[in-house]
Amino acid sequence: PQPIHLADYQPPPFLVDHVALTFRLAPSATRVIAHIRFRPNPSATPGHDLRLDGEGLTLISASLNGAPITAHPDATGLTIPAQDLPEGGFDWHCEVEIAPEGNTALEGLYMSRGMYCTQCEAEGFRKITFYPDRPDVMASFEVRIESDLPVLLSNGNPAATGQGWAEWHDPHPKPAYLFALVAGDLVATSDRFTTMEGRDIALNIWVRKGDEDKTAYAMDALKRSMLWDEQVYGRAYDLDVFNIVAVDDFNMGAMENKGLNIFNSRYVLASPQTATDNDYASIERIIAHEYFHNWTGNRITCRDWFQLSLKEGLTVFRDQQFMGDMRSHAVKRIEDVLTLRARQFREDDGPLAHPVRPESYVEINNFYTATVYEKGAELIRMLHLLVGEDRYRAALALYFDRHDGQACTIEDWIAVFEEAAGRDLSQFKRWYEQAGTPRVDVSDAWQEGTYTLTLRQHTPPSPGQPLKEPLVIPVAMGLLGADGRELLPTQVLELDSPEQSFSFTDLPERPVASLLRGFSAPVALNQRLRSEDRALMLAYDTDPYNRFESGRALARDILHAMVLEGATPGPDYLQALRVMVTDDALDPAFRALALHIPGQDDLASSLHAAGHVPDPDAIQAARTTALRLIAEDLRPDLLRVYDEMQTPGPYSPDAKDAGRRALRVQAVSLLARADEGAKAAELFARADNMTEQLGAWGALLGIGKGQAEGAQFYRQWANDRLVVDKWFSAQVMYAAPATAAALAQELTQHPDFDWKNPNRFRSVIGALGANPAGFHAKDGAGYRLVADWLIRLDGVNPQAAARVSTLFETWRRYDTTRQTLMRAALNRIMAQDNLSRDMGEMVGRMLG
Ligand code: BAL
Ligand code: ZN
Repeated sequence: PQPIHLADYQPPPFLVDHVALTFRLAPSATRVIAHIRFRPNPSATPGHDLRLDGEGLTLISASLNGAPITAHPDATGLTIPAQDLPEGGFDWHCEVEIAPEGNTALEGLYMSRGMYCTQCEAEGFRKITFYPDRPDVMASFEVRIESDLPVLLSNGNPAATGQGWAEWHDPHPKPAYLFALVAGDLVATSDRFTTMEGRDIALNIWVRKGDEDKTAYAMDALKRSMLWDEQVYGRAYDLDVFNIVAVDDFNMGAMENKGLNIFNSRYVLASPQTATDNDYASIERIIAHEYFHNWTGNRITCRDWFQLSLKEGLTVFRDQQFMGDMRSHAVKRIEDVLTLRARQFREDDGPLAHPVRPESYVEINNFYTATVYEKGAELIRMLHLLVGEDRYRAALALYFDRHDGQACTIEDWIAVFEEAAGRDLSQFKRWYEQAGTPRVDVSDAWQEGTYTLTLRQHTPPSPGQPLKEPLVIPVAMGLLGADGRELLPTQVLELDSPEQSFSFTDLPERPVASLLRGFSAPVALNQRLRSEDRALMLAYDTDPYNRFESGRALARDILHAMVLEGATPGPDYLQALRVMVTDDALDPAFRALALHIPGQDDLASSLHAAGHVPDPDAIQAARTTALRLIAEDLRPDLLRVYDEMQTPGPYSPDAKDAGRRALRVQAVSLLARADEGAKAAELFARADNMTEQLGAWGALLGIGKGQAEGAQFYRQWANDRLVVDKWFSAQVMYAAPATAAALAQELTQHPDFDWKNPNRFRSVIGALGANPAGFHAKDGAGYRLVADWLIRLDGVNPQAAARVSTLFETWRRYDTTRQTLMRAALNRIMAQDNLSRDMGEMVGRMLG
């Protein structure tokens, strides 16, 4: 397949004013009848053929302005030659047949356990009918659904309904990727919301019968999201109904279809007994994210798929702001940075690195990545920091005002900031164009009251981009005195050259520089600090992120020394941890995070960055030793925390109680390493919520125990698909490295292993990625197992399979034996007949 290039963009030759669709639903023979009003695009050159995208459609009939025509579809669509087209605008009528029941790719119209649903982003609509399936073609839609199923939903407002049919009208012009249809035997939890404009909205969350007691939190999150977007961004909802549907078989987390959001059920359904606090937080975030897309994505969409971050980066930034407001800004920022570094830095440092705005792709589904989403959000965070809150608001107001109803580009986005802030952002725009995580090296000097910081930036080569230009890097920083006093409060340095020095005068003593406060730019900071300085920042920095990061850096240094030299953690580090854990003035959620030592993949990455070949077994062994020594040293403190962090009263998923449980579970999982799991077993037996039950079981699995508890867990939850996913994944994540692949293999034989369900597939095969020493077992069993299953899944669901293939993206970090084994696994995948475009592109890029 040929790559598609940003530089080749051409405006659509024809625009669509209106689409009317009729669906006669039947599992193996659904009829889709389309009436589409086309007109020539005044901004395109005249005389084009009409090219319509279409895949897997059986054409029944077609006509132009009522005159039947004979069309000859090819594998990707059909063409009507220019000379056959009526002058000016024309009506296209077309009937096709499709088979939702056989659609295992979960793209287009498909069936999930008896219900019909759709997923059209990015290019699924072409599997429903022939259409110019590109985001810069926006139209109003009328939809009629004919089916005996009781609930029939589509985008927009309900128009009319009768026995066996329903009609929906969506007045807001939208691209086809936002089209949605659902039909099923569903029940709704309903509520109402009145907008600041006085519009009374009906809110419904549709689920299968039996799940209706698990929708309250999602509804609450939806109402809070609606209010927040009015209060913070001045954006009100614009239809009379807002429907959310939970679906069990879903490739993504959720989808922002206009007025009809479709969710992976794991991001809707929650009860205290079945969902962890992290699940609740994910539900809150994703409900908000999809709702926020109504303005940033739907009202203002993308001109083409290269601009994906225009809607995704911005909407992630908005959901991060929302979550900070709902919970804790400090804790949320730390969690977001940990995710960014774990997923996006990993991507940016390997063969799959690509710019936030890619320049080419073979399969756009492969670009719903941490770079487009999370790094995209970091770019907006930097813009916010560089221009300040007032100008950020002015830029956004201009963006909504100027571009409502349009399909836009990153250039449009940058332009509103340039106008609102009155500054040239052409250098900043490189952030959208250059892949790779920039390195910032720090050196400093002290002379007679003047402290000078020298910062050097360098972005390493990435695929297709050997040379990089300097970026604008906002470095938020402050200076600390030896006693922890702040000598200089936070200010923002702008590093925009390869090397720059900044001097600070009239200082009473040589300070410690607290750099990159709040993680003000997505860069790898290389600042050589003495352990004492890190300990000082850990104890006194006014910036919570840097406080956390100092502890993390200390832990990383110690773990490196353990891996490389067989060292043991010194008393200073243990004392610093003790101070953190016992400081009752600190937010428990923050203390829980501070107690997490860097994970295996994090250490592999940092060792690799320091010029070493990471050894997954040595890393795993060092972590196990470190955790045991910490647990033994801190045992009385951990016991106290465990008792104190009980949450009396009924379960509440709010941030305060969730933080206490996080600290309690973290304490119990450390204690397990010093008390042979006594406290964990006790907590498992008593837990009345999933956070503690799963946390306690995980603590036992982490020390090679928990077999009886696992059996009990399964018996208790065998009928709850989302909890059974947890049952599968916990076993794989915590399995001993030597047996992890064999255990995963055994679990694939379990009667509940429904490999065509993406959540279930990820809970076993994907979970190996969370057990790096297991995945990288030196006999290659992990690699073989994953490759076998990727090959199998690729045949039925290429998009889901291609996502999981990123388990291999770090293969070049490792020793020759492992590299050879991983390359063999990738080559074996590559050699398959009928490999999907998705998988072919991913494996091709990984092999380089
Ligand atoms: N647009 C795909 C799902 C999401 O980012 O919301
Ligand atoms: Zn999104």
